[in-house]
Amino acid sequence: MSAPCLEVYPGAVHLPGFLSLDEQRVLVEHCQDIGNGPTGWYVPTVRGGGKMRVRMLCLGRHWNARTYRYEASRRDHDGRPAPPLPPQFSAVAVRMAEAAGMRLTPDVCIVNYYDAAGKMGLHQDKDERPDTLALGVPIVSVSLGDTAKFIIGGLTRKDAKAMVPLASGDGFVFGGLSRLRYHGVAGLLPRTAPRELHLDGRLNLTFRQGAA
Ligand code: MD6
Ligand code: FE
Repeated sequence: MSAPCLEVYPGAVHLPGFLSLDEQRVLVEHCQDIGNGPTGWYVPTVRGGGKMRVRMLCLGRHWNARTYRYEASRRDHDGRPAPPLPPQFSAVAVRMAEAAGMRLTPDVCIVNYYDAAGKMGLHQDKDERPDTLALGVPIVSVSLGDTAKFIIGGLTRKDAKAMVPLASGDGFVFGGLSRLRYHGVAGLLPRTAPRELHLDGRLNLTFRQGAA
């Protein structure tokens, strides 16, 4: 049995219910272990000086919220080296990309934790290497916990937008001609997480190639 695969726009593919509950639980527990450890969660402050409305954890490489560049250690936070990217995490992203007919070899995973008030403003992901952007190498996103109202627009900020609810266990593959579309998270649907996950809020993992 293969999970459904919905092409929202060319290169933007939603994979509802891709991960089993057991697979979700393993990812949630592993993220919480790292997040609660010595090189754990932090709230990034962005270039303009505002705080983001999520807690973040970068694995493999660190995304510096002040410079919008990738680096080996958390220079805008505590200077610690970014924790390694677990190969089991990358394997999930590779499977999702394949299901959407794409490929990536991730070198970074950005984990975001949203509490009930968590959101993410409209943005483009364009800090990865120019060759990977030009080739449309996808970003693969994994959602765990509460459902998010994921907003996708076009290549300019003002283009028309669609809302895709991203539920626990869903994949979203964002590549090809859609790699540089604006997108964001308008908020969560409270208490929609599977109870078995014991997760209050939402975790989102985005796997990227071209951070190294
Ligand atoms: C989120 N996701 O779902 C935020 N970026 O919480 C993203 O910003 C994102 O889902 C690039 C590709 C896929 C994504
Ligand atoms: Fe993004």
